[in-house]
Amino acid sequence: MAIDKATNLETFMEGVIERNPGEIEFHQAVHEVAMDIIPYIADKPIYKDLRILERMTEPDKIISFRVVWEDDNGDLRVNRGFRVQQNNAIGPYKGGIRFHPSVNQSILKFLAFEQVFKNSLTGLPMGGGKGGANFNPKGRSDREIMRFCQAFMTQLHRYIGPDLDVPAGDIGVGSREVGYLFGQYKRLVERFEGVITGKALEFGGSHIRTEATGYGTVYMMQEMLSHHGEHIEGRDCLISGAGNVAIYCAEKLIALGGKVLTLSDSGGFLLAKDGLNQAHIDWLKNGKKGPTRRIKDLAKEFGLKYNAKKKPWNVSGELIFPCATQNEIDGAEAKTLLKNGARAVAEGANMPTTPDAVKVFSEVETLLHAPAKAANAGGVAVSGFEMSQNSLRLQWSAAEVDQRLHETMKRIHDECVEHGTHRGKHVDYFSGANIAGFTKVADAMLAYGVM
Ligand code: NDP
Ligand code: 2IT
Repeated sequence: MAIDKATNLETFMEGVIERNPGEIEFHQAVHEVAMDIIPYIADKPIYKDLRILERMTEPDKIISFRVVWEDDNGDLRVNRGFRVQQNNAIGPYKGGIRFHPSVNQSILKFLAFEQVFKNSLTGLPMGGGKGGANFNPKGRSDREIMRFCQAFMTQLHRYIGPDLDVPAGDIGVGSREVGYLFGQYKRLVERFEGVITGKALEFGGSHIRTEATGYGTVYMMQEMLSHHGEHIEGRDCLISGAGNVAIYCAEKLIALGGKVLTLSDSGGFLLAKDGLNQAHIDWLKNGKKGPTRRIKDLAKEFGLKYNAKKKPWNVSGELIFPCATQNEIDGAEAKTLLKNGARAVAEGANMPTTPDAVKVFSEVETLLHAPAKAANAGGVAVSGFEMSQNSLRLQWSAAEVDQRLHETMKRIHDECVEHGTHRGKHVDYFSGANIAGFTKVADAMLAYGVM
């Protein structure tokens, strides 16, 4: 079907659904943006008549490829790899790579679409993309991970480059995988160039990239609270996830005097009634160098409570940080969180709240809710700084990068306030982030004419 000039949300979404059948996560991400942008452009014919939003929902290009690799038993394994190059209006495609058995085209399209707005919010010249594979790294040996990464990059390397598309990590892809991916790229193209971020410090990585998403999410929370005359110190915090984002979110909260009561993973959640401390975080972090450490074992080691097969959303807490995966807080869980005293939510994970949960939160004006595209933008912002350092052939100090990260999160917060303040003092961080992210990309697309 040709793309119609949609004038209202319902008609617009009918078109999106028809053109992208069955891609429910993608529909959800587009709906979340369209809800704010369609009313915003209603009196701006330049965006409406030139169908900017429709154009933004069509990825520039999707690459899909077979990844064949050999496991430790000598058996051949076949996976599917993808790269979604969503939009490069304001810079090269930029966004992570996810290795998880759930990966499919819908999930990567939702992530790539979100990334366009997020990257725009950072104020850096980065377009949006996302990639990954339906590969399950759990239980795989180091050599198996290496062979998978090499096979994946052997396919992907033709489509990426420092001025074309710059991947990074995401779920299941951390510094070890980035090392293997970068090594294979370098071997294939015979050039050392800034083609991927999240590299180790020894070969072109940036200080603070590992910490950036988690720290940035906490900086966003700090800004939201201070805008309302409050702070983090002494407050009960709930975190889901126990990976890169969750660990550094917890670390920064502890440093700022927050009481971190929970972490979680796909097996259950950990409850620390007196709050986690740096020794707990260090134990988890050390695991990243060897076989990944599990929160179940952390609980055993330090005498904490582990609740199998449960999520942390029944625990009472004021500051909420979903840092695991998409759609991990549903409407009923959002209601429970509110009943138990939630004051603010900062999304470390991408699209962690279902549409029902977003609605439940949005109906309570006292609840501060920073969407992922604003709250977790610190990760890709420091990736942008890594690209700058690679181009300059320099490495900035940790203090300098952390300061730039903090300033970036403050600027993103302030833009959300500027574009999202309605009815006096209430700040709708969702519409603020969507509108601020949209305009820069839209104006660049207008400048290029019809394409
Ligand atoms: P990691 O792989 O380091 O950790 C993921 C964590 O989330 C693990 O504890 C994992 O548990 C848990 N998890 C993953 N999937 C599920 C699931 N379906 N159900 C329950 N728990 C789950 O990933 P990251 O920390 O890097 O990413 C977490 C989130 O943050 C994702 O949404 C990602 O897109 C987002 N993000 C990441 C950025 C980054 O820089 N890394 C930047 C911006 C956003 P288990 O080990 O049991 O699977
Ligand atoms: O979702 C995200 O923003 C990321 N996974 C980080 C992307 C990046 O390029 O650093």
